[in-house]
Amino acid sequence: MVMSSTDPFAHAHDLKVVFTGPMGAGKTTAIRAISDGAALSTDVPISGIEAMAGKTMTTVGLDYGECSIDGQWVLKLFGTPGQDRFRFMWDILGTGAFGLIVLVDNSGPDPIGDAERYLKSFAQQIPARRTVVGVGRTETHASPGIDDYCSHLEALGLHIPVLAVDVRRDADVRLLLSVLVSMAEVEHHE
Ligand SMILES: Nc1nc2c(ncn2[C@@H]2O[C@H](COP(=O)(O)OP(=O)(O)O)[C@@H](O)[C@H]2O)c(=O)[nH]1
Ligand SMILES: [Mg+2]
Repeated sequence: MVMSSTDPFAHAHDLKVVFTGPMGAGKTTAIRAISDGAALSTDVPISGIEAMAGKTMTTVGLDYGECSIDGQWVLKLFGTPGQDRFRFMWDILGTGAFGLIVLVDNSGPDPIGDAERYLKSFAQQIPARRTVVGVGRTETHASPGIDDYCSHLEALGLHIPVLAVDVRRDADVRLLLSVLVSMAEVEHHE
């Protein structure tokens, strides 16, 4: 085992995890569902074009929450703001991050393209081997299937777990985080 400044476990027990994905994918919902204490978010009412999608609130700054997992890790959860004008925050949020969860909405026009885009946005800071994709709304929108995501990502050389989730359920969010932590544990012990 080699400890280095890039070792994700070097600063045990706090691990920073970034949730990203398009507006409405469920970042705020996921962080609220899983957080042990009160989660913090900076949602404000929205107007104009965004409101036409039926969404009434959006995150202007970030989401923050914490949860512990497997009794040994404290995960610090950061949700990225959706709107492009807050993109500068992505670099800040990605710095020093241990892992990435990309959430997409399967009812959207191009959810696989969304997954690819967000993965690429963070690829410099958070490697694919510490990334998990969560696909929401599969209960009403079965297509594209999880296999379609996997084959698309494989074709890009990205071996990333893709899970169907409903982030309103804390068990589903916990599963995403467990998979993420166990991937890194495997890496750590190799
Ligand atoms: N029916 C259904 N609704 C979902 C699912 N996942 C998320 N939602 C809803 O989608 C919305 C996501 O909004 P929000 O968390 O603010 O998204 P954000 O913009 O990524 O922060 C919430 O109203 C959730 O209840 C899902 O799998 N099925
Ligand atoms: Mg939000």
